[in-house]
Amino acid sequence: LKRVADDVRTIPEEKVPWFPRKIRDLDKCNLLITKYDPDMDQDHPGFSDPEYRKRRRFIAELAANYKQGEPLPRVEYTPEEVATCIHATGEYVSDSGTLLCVLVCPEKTGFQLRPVAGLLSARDFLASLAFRVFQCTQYIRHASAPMHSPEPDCCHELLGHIPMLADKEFAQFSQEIGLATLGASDEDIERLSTLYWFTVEFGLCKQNGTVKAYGAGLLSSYGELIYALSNEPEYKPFNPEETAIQPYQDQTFQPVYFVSESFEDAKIKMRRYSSSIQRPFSVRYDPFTCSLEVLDQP
Ligand code: NLE
Ligand code: FE2
Repeated sequence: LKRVADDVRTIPEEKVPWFPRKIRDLDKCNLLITKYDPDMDQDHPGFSDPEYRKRRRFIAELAANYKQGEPLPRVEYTPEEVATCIHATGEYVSDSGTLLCVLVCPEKTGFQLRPVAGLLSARDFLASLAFRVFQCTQYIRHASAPMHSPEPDCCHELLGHIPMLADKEFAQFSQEIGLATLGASDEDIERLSTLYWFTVEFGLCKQNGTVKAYGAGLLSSYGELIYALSNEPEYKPFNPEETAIQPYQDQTFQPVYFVSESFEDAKIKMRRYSSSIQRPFSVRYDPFTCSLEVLDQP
């Protein structure tokens, strides 16, 4: 412990952005982006619905008061919210569904969920993945637009992310992206979050010669899933150097998708890319203490 603490002190601090060292530090990784806030964005489908905005504030409050290690707050969904989920996904996403996911993930891969009130800064969101913590929304999209939501919501997390996080390979992939972002420059965060976007959210990969979707943003949006596999959009081979600088938007369907030869291939290429990022230290996650070992680069 002493040795690690000494190493930490030798990092030239003014050059390295703050990053969480232990899992409890994730309480400080809470910088929200107000982009799709139903109280502030006039184009949000819930902007002119005071009931919806009230509901969002209530759920946001639960996330704001949350401290790492506490059980996930329980939300009792209204019949209307459940109906929206059924509409969005053809699945019944009940509170017991949420609880089931919360139980399944730790058992399979050690991934935990913590509540988040909305879109987080890329730096804070990705940092939590380094600790195998997924920042999970609990509100439900507005009933008027069930088929595609530009912002994450509970349907997206439950259908898109959580099943993937219960997969060993995928959990590893996610954590490695997170580890690569710790203390990284703003430019590197931008590139890594673009890579996250085109893999974890909108990734396609080949399986037995057929192109399949594995991205969470596709799995939770029936409309975009069909489109992504329709041959209409542009497809490019996944290549981190190129993918990392591809401009993207989150309003509507993606005009371009990146296809990897296999999920394993994506993982190997990502790992190679991450290790090429220059940092004056290296990090290793210690699952026994849920904290990072930060070591000076020799
Ligand atoms: N477009 C996705 C959906 O409708 O579920 C959400 C994407 C969040 C990045
Ligand atoms: Fe997502």
